[in-house]
Amino acid sequence: MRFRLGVKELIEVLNLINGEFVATEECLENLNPATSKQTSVIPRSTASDVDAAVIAAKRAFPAWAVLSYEERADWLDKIADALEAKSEEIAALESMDTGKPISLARDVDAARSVANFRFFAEQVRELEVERFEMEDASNHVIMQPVGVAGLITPWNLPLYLLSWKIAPAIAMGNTVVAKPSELTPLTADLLARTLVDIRLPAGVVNIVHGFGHEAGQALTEHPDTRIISFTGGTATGKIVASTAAPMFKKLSLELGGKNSTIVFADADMEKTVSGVARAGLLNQGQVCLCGSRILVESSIYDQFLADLCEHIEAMKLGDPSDEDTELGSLVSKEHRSKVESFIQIAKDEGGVICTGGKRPDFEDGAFLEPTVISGLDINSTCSTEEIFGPVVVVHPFDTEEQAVAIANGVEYGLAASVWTTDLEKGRRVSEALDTGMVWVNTWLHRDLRTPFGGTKASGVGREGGRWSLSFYSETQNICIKR
Ligand code: TXE
Repeated sequence: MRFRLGVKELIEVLNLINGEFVATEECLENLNPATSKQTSVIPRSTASDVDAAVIAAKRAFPAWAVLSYEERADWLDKIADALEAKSEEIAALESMDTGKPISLARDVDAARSVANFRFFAEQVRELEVERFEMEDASNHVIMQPVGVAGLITPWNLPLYLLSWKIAPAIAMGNTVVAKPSELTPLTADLLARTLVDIRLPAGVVNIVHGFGHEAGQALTEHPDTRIISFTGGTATGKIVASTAAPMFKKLSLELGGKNSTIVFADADMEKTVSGVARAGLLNQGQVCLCGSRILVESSIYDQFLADLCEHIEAMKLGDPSDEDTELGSLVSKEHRSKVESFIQIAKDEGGVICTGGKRPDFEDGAFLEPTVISGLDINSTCSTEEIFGPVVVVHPFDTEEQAVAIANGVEYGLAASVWTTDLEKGRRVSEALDTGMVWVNTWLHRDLRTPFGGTKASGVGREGGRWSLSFYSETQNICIKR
C-alpha cells in the first residue's frame, strides 16, 4: 500500500514566545506514525525557554486583562475565522501527525478547533455580573483574570484540546503558555503562525514545544503560572498534581478512563451495534471517553458479540489520507507496543480474541487491527486498566444492579454510555453510575455548554461552558454598603 500524505521537506517547528518564533539549542524529530517517516524537527525546550515564555505572558497580562469581554471575544472570533480558512490544512497536518483518518481530522479535529474559539467568544459576550441585594448593601460577583495559565495537552486530539483550553483562558483575560504533546506538534505550530498573522498582541499566547518531563514539568513548577490545566494520562496527572497542588495553583486534570458501555436486551440492535463500535474505536480507541468495556445483558450476549465483530471486521483500516478510511494508525510504534502488551496479557489471563489482535500487513506504520476480547474475568487487567488503543473487552451481565456494580468497579470515573429503549431505565442507571458524564443511546454527543470531566482517577474539576469560565478566573465578591 502506498500512502500519499507526506512532506517533501522537513517542517521546522519553532517556539512562539512574545510574538516571535524562537529556536532552541536542541531539537527533536517528529514522525508520521502511518509511514514512520520524519516530517519535522521541533524544539526541545528547557526550563529557561519556558521561563522566557512565562515572562512574556506575564508582561502581556496587564494590557490583555483590562480589555472588555467584547474586545477579547472579537479576538477569539478573528482566530476562529483565520483557522476556519485553514480547515483543510489543519485536517491534513493532524492526520499526518497522529495517523488518524483524514475524514475524522476534518469533521472532528478541524471543525471543533474553530468551534471552540467561536463558542467561548459567545460565552463571554453573554456573561453577566451576578448581584445579591441586601437591605443596606449590594454584592457584585465578578470574575477576575488570574494571570498566566500553563496549558499541557496530549496527542490524541491535538488542536481540539489545545483550543479547548486556550480559548476560555484568553477569553477570561489570562495570558497563556501552552505545551503541546511532543508527538503531535504540527497543528499547534499552525495555530502559532495564525496568531502571528492576525497580530494577536505579543505574549498573550506563547507556545513551547518539547518533552513533558522537561518543558511540561518546568511549566507546572514555574512560580508565575497560577493556573495549570492538564489533559493526559493518569500517571502523569499525579506528577502534575503533586507539583502544582502544594503551590496552590488553580488546577484542572482531565485524565484517563475505563468507560463502560452498558447494552440492555431491549436496545435497538442495529443502532446499538454501530454506536458501540464507534464508542470503542473512534480515533483507533485513543479517546479518553472511549467505551472500551462493553457490558451486554446475558440474553443477547452471543448475538451481540457476533454482530459487533462482524461490524468491526467490515470497518476500513488503512491509509489515513484515504477519504473512506475509518481506522488509521496508532500515534506511534511505542504506543502500539504498549497496546499489544495488553493483548498479550489478555491472552495470558484466559481471554479469547474474537477478532483482530494482529498487525495488518501494511507499510511501515503503527497499525493494529481493531480487537475484540471476550472470556476475561471482570477484574482482569484488560477489563480494568486503560489501554487507549483499538481494543475492547466484552462481558455479560444479568441484572441492572449487576451492570451498575461492574461499571462502578474500576478506579476511573470519566464517562459511560447506556443503550436501551426504556428511557426511564436509561436515566435510572445513569444516575447510579459514578462517572462525570453518561450518554444514553449515543456517545460523544457534545453540547459545549455542558460540564466535561471525571470522578476518581479520571481527574479533578470540570471544564466546558461556564465551568471553563469559572476555572479560568478568580471569582470576587464586592460588597458595597450604601
Ligand atoms: O501521555 P502523557 P502519554 C493516557 C493513555 C496513554 C497514557 C500515556 O492511557 O497510554 O496516558 O500517554 C506532558 N509534567 N492518555 O505518555 O505523558 C506530555 O509532554 C508536565 C489519556 O503520551 O500524559 C504531553 O504534553 N507535563 C489522555 C502531556 O503531558 C508532562 C490522552 C500528556 O502526556 C509531564 C493521552 C510532566 N512530568 C494519553 N510528563 C486523555 N485523557 O485523553 C508528560 N507531560
